[in-house]
Amino acid sequence: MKQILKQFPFNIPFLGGFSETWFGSGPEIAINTPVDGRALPSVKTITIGELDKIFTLSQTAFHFWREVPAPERGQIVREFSERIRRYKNPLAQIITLEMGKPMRESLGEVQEVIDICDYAVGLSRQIGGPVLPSERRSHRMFEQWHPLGPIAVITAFNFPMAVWAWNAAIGLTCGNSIIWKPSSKALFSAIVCTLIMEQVLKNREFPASICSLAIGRGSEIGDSFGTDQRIPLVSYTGSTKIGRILGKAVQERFGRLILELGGNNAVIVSQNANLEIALGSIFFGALGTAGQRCTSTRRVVVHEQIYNLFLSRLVDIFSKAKIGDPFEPENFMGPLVDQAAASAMLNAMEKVRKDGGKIIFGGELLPLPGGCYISPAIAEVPGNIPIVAEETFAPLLYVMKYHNLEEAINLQNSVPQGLSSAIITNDLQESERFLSATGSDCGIANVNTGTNGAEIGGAFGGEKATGGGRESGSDSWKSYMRRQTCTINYSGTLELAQGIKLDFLK
Ligand code: UN1
Repeated sequence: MKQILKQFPFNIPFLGGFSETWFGSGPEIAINTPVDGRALPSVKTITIGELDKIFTLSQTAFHFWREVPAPERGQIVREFSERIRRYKNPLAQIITLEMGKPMRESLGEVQEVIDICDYAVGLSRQIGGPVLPSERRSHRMFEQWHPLGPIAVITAFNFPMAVWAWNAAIGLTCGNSIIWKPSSKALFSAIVCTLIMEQVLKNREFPASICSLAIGRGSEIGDSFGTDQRIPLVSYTGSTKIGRILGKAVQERFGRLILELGGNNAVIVSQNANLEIALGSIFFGALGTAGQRCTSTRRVVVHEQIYNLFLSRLVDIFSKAKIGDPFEPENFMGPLVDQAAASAMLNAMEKVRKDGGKIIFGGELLPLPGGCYISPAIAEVPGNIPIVAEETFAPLLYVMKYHNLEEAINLQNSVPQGLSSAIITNDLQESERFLSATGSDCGIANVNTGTNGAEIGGAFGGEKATGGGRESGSDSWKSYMRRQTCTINYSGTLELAQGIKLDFLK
């Protein structure tokens, strides 16, 4: 890790806190890389008292930042992304080292950071609202958007840079300050991105607390994010279980929420499918990031006519996936994030067997250093058996059969989560039905491309137990601002709406 960090133009004095700005006198978090189990430098956490100070500093920084014109805020995001471009490779190395995804995907993640920054820079000159027709003469009615305040961004280990960047690039452009609580499993990604942003801000003599970092275990500092009135918006990416608790706390104080919780994403493979497209997208969907994306393909619903052929080809391509050191380009899949993740997959496979399913491929713990490498598994299941309704964050793919499209859509929709979905078909009627109001109930619905690997230009998020939040592109920026409806009367007299008269005052 120290070798990688040497490539950046700053020092990180690890033990004893890493920057005067971010305090850190709480207990240390020890981290081991899943690549080979080696210990990485441990990082000091913040205490509740230090978190309180971060909230106050972030609020002061917000009061400064909201007055900086949006296009100038966009320039800060641009300068940040220029540095991210420059350090693309070492940034990707950090991601791979701390959470184990292969370098090709880590580079893709850093690209996603760059892409969202580009988007945000464009947005910085476009934030606007409509002018609406007033029912009163010589009145003008319009909408405008104002910054919200300090925004808490709580991210997961699986996209340790990109998900923060979705929130931070847009949130900053919209005039908010950001407080980032990263996953304790991926701290260096957060430290390095924050330090790069800190440099950009300091170069312009802007307060570093416009973009703060709060390192600590959720169980220790998490409550404050839910309950503190100073935080008008909490954006949380993680489990449905924690999202439910956090959501209640934030709602209790009428704070705003963006929740990106679990997914349980299915691909429907029709008898009219191009099988090469189906196999390729399911392969990447299930094995990419070792099945640890919210968007990972977890279920395949296959038409009975092509079921046997499809399954044998699926097993064939799964067996071709090389697993091992994620720094080696020939390996398609690296380790899971930790041993607990590997155990969770083994437990889920046990439940598959108990629930009447059959593991037909893989699912073996591999004798590689660190103990986090497991071969991807395929399970044949008779529909959505109980374990299938749960999100197991691992490369465990359930395959089930369908008879007609209605049944397939029903299988696809009848799980608690509603993030991403796809149909592979060349039949227009099938794809249109899938995209219609009676089709997929997910936030993302694709035709002839898989469930994962969404572009930043679209709104990202899902329904039901996925939490309903939207991040990234399209008009998701509106979640980071407060809308104001304004009416200006330039008539010189008072005219009330809805025809109400005050003639008796004359
Ligand atoms: C996540 O897993 O939380 O669509 C984010 C994708 C990526 C983002 C995933 N662009 O797979």
